Amino acid sequence: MSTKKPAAPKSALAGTDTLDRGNTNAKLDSLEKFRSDATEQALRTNQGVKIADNQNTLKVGARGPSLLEDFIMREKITHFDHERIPERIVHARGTGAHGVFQTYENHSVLTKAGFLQDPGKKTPVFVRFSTVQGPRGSGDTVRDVRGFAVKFFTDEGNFDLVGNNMPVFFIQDAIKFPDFVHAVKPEPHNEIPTGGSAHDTFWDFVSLVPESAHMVMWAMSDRAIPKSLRSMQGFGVHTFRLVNAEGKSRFVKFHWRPSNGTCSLVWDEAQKLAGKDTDYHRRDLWEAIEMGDYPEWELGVQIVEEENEHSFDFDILDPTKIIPEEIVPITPLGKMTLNRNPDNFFAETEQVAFCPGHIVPGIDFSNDPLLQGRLFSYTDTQISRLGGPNFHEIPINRPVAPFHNGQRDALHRTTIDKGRASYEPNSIDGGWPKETPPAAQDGGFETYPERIDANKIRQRSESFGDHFSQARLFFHSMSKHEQEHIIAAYSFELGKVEREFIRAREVNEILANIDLELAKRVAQNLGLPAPKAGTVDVPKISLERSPALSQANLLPGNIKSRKVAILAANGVDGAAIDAMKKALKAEGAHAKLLGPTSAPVTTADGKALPVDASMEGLPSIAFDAVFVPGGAASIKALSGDGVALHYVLEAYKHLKAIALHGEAKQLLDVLKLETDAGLIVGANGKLAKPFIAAIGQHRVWDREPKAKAIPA
Ligand code: HDD
Repeated sequence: MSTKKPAAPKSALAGTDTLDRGNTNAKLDSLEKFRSDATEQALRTNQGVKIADNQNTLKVGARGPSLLEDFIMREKITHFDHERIPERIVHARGTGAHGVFQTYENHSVLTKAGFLQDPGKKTPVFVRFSTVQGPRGSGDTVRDVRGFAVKFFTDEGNFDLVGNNMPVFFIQDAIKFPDFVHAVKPEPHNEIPTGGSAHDTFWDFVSLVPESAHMVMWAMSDRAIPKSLRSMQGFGVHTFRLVNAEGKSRFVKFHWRPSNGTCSLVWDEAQKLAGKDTDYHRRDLWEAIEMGDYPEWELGVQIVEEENEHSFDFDILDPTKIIPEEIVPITPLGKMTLNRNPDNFFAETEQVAFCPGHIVPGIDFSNDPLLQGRLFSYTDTQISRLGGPNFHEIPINRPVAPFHNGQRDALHRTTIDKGRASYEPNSIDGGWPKETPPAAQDGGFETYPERIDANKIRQRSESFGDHFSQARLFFHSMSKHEQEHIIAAYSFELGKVEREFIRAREVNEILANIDLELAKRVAQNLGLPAPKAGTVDVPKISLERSPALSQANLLPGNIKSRKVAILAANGVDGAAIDAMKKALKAEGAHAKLLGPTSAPVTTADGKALPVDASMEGLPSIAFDAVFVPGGAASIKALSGDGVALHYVLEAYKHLKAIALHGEAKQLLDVLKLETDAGLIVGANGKLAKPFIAAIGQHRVWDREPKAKAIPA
């Protein structure tokens, strides 16, 4: 029998994206790390039979028909045919990571939840970040809400905090969720658009549903195009309860605050990234963890004493409202660190099953009608998505706490239950497993005994009736450039809406009630008649501005893990590269050397420097800042290289910090640019400090009006 082995693939590193990541040793090392468990093991069937030939189907002669008898081929193809499971109805596109949570101190005054008691205890977590609208293969950087779901594997059972990167939601009652999702998803006749809300059905729905006004404002803000998953805040959205050992309950809102600061991409950059690197966010998270830049978030709560439930100018059960941090500050509870990438995307990230109903003693729900509906929906969806009710047995979903009960059988059962009594009470298995009464610690779960005396009705509470005042608060809390981005986003999205009556309804019936100037600007961009003041009597609220909402106030104050491109050609000043690399490294930033091609560049003093990638392979959108070292020959070459010139110009357009060293100053003339707070020229010793300061500002917002003149 002749077994023809196929040739080995040319490069195991060849990626499918258009960005050339460079063939570095670090990359090879990391590939080694993900080596299969099957190392030095024989290839076998699922029944354990060793396979002699994995290249050829069993046939009648070398040129004859295949035989049905080939159990090896049939097993392999059958398994392959069933590889996919239904993707999530929403939040299909996601990426996950493992980590730990540690409480700062003993929070027993607030809650009896065990994982919030002992600062020495490390509770494992698994986090999945996601977009909402697009399918599994859609782009990471589209304008969308991001899911921020955390599973805490506590000793008392799993606690899932299934939140978003925005603190409010589009609707107030779960019964509207299918309507909202049908409206935002790609339109049913042609399945367009993928990954975005700029289409008729979304705007038709939200312009008819004013309770969505506040969340739509967030979705049109920079929060919907986060720079990275590591730079997003997270929110539990709903009001929950924390309950302590004495049974005292307090209302809380959960917040995640990243130590990396909170910042966003600019719109043109986000759109380009969605094409050039679909995996931009998941790659950034993956690489940060591989490099040891472990992302961190602080978990905190806003606490409202029960007796203060009704002391706000909104209802704390209404998920379209925030509690401004200026009114109730955040109390820090502890820190989450993501420090390990999954071993297998499907087994972990795809099969992880979150549910807001997964809580532990010491945490409880509020009566928020959106939350109440979610408590049903998530388990229900897993039954069809993960093929039955045993999804809690999949390794990524298994609690670290032991679980025993009378639930038996069903599809995909892996536990081999012993004993004869699968009912309770029983006497033949000693009565086990038995109930545990509630206790101060380690007791059974006890629901907070809230007293309710009311009629059964289908009715929205009047206290949920104000839809515009917090949308207005959000808009008024933004810095000038953030407001401009919001106006541009509404104009862009509504500009894609084909039906003019939908555009007009959004402008006149929603935006005009939020802020007339906003409505006028959007109307102007759409060529609509100038809107009149809104007709809704929007209540005046106690706060006109909430500075905590503006990302302009959420910078981290350092440049840790920021990425800097260094552009060089033959004849580059090697000492300038070394000096800048050293200065950036000292600040925890990462620099990559890029050449006209992937071949090494030769410095002015004749040294060959390997490059990390070509400029075309890793474009400016993959970096936070650009450094061009001097060297007469290098600058001459770059000045005549369209890719290099576009590189600098694009970084300028995207408001990034750019440092031009020595002869690189000539690029100002070539590109007709002027220096500014982030476009810095200078000699070696003087350049690093202002450059690092400019990177620390994230973007040069003052440059924005000028940058608009630069072609995209
Ligand atoms: Fe939801 C997934 C967050 C309202 C029904 N949701 C899902 C995920 C996140 C959220 C982060 C992805 C979890 C993962 O990574 O696997 N959802 C929210 C937030 C909401 C919200 C913050 C409002 C505050 N969701 C909501 C409502 C319903 C659902 C009102 C239904 C009544 N959500 C689902 C779902 C999903 C889901 C259909 C899809 C896949 C899944 O659950 O596991 O059940």
